[in-house]
Amino acid sequence: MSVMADDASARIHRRERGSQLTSMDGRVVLITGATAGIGESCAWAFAALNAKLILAGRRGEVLNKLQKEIQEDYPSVKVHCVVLDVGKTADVAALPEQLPEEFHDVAVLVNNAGCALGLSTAATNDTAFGAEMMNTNVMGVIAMTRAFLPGMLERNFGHVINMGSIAGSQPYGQGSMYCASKFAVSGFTQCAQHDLKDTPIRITSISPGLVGNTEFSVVRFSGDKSAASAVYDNIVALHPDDVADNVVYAATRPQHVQIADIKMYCTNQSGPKDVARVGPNLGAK
Ligand code: NDP
Ligand code: 8X3
Repeated sequence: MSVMADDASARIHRRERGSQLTSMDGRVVLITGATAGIGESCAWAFAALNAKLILAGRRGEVLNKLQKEIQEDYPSVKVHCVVLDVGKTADVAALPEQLPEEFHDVAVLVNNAGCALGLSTAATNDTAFGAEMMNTNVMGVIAMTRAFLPGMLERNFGHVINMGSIAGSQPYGQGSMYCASKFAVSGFTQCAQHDLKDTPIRITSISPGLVGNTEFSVVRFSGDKSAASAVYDNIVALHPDDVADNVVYAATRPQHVQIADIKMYCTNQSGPKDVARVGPNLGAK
């Protein structure tokens, strides 16, 4: 083939690539932990793409309020709310059969629900906190994936997006139980990529660093708002919308593209405990 023919086919390929992106229009997207933070941002981001939303979380009244707000801004978007504790594996297993018909075919599962409880060392860990983190962050992801993957495989269409963390690859002191849970999410996601490699189903992890404007640190510090807000002192942390951008990016790639993991920091972070508190000008000299 001549060089000119090569150039022409490359141009056609580039032109056609736009149409290969995976449309979210009318697709069912199930988001766990949609009542706050990153999950709520994901709900808005997929609503903007006219997906059908299943919003899950433990606080039903918060889900209902979010549904109302989304439908005010996007009247054509269909929303179904599910009160669910992802740590209750029997409830999770029963969910696919309980969904209304038009929400049955879940195309994108965003396993976002999660929590960090406390900061403590291997010698001082509160094992009840540990059990809750493992149950929510790890078993929740495993059980939700187990519940919805068979349908995706039957339909030959689906994408599981797991909310990891930089804590899933970069350990830090006093993070032992939360880090262990996020290392497990990373391990599970990578194993599932092996399991699914001969299928069209994609599985992705998103691994953010410091994300502000969430309830994450208030939960970690058992409601102590001043300890929670100190985490974000004088640094422009990631916003939950920044994380949702990457969830949507992964979901909308062409079907032959599987984003394995996206690790993201805010500009003034270089590791879990490596932050430069240089304020809103991001350290401009
Ligand atoms: P938030 O605390 O703001 O949101 C957590 C969400 O998870 C809430 O909607 C909460 O809803 C839900 N949730 C917690 N436990 C359960 C449960 N047992 N069953 C169902 N839902 C549950 O935190 P973020 O938005 O920051 O966290 C979202 C995810 O992002 C988590 O997996 C977290 O580990 C991860 N992450 C967060 C980072 C950060 O710095 N904020 C950085 C990296 C990762 P409800 O209480 O209504 O059930
Ligand atoms: C949350 C980020 O650094 O607090 O996953 O573990 S960190």
